[in-house]
Amino acid sequence: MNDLLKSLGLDAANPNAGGFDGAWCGGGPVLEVATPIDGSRIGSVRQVTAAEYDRIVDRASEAFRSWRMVPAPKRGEVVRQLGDRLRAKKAALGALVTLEMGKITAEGEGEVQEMIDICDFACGLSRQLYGLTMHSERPRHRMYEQWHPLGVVGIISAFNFPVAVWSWNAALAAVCGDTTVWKPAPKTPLSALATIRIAEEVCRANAVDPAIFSLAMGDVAAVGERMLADRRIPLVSATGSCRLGYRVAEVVGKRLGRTLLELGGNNAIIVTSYADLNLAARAIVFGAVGTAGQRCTSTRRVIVHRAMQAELMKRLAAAYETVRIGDPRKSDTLMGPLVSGDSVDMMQAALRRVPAEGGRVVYGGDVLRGPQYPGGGYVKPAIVEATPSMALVKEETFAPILYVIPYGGTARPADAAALERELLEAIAIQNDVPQGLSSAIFSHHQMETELFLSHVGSDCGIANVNIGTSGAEIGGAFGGEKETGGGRESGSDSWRSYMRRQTNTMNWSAELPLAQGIKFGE
Ligand code: UN1
Repeated sequence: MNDLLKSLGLDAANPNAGGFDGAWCGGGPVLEVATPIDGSRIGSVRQVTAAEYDRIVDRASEAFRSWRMVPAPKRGEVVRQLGDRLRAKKAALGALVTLEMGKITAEGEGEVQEMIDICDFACGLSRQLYGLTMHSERPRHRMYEQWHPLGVVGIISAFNFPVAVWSWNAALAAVCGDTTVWKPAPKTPLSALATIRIAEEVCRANAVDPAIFSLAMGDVAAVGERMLADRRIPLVSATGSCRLGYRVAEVVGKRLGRTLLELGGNNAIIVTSYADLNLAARAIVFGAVGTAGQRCTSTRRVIVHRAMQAELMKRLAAAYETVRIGDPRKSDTLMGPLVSGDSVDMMQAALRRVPAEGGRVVYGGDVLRGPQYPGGGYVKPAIVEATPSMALVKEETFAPILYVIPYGGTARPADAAALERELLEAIAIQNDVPQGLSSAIFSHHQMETELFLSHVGSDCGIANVNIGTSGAEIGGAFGGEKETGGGRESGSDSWRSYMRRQTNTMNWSAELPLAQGIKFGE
């Protein structure tokens, strides 16, 4: 473990500085970091004070003033090099994510792969920050719009993707000409520190000074709340719970700043009577059990046609039985521990509510004890038979609980009208939650899949056919509707959130015609 930390420039024995603005700082309280794998200490971080936070943002503002004038493709080159450094450090950084957060090795490394992918994407994007041109209604006039860098972007990230979510924001912001100040999650500060060390090397190698990537690891008072109220920060991009989102929206909105919110999900898979159950069961297990149910895209609900329910339940129970739970560093483990005792408590509290709300726990849910499960974070994933009206199924419990809700009749619908009526029932159940991130349908019937994707279909930001709710590629816009916050990160045209748009009208005539044909003083 010491060697791992050392290879990433971190100290296991002494507190690591938790702030970076070109130089490392951290005069605030020391935060101890333990691994959920067995509860043992990994290291510690000296958090930043409010005064240090202020200096970090000042330096990021100064960095912005020069970085914005660097041609975008040159900015892309710096981000390309960041991707290359991450390639070289993929195994080590992935291992640190596993150690700090508890996800299995394949997923820890997968997370670093997402960082690499977004760097490649952003590098290509640096030559494609396109604006539109319009035809003016006035003779010899030309209109177009251009995209300018925005400023310092604040990034607030969650423990479950301790490094990838930073990169989705930071890589795009960097090619857009912005600088970033990152407030990582308090449970995963070391992964963040290691990432910024890698980014720092890249800035240094390219004489990018002051550094464009900075970090402020601190508590809510010293960093979080200050960042929200900070007028030097035109955009705050926040990932986390809906509760966090409400606070971010309130404080940033009050100063008419911009927010990019990626909040809770309550993601469902609809399994119709035309589903391939083999595919559906595999997707459900990955979605519900992967990352121990701690992705914002985790599958939390399965809405299954009654004709398929018994067979699907049989397959799910069999598949759950084969999920190896334990040390996430072992190559055959599929599910590691939950991130903390609080998460275990939250899961148990949710399961205790099941009977009173009219549901039934039909599989798992227990806390695993014994020497092979040290640290108290290991649980058996749970399957719950549920009804759509249960309050629990409308909440996001960040744990591996899967609610199975039946719909439709007991036999495959007899005609197109019945098929539509029943699927609309399933879609209504799916959409009847406050969150709107990810969704999926398993069906090989075109009318069903098209209905699901139509205007009356899924109301989520992500809607998939015959693949699960989690594990999105970086090339698409990522985010969701309703309480998920409405923001879009990562691919497609999400870059626009990190820039300001300017409309330009150029007159190359010798006249001064007014729009709408208005004559004024002539
Ligand atoms: C998150 O859980 O905050 O689609 C993001 C996925 C990942 C990202 C999840 N690419 O599951």
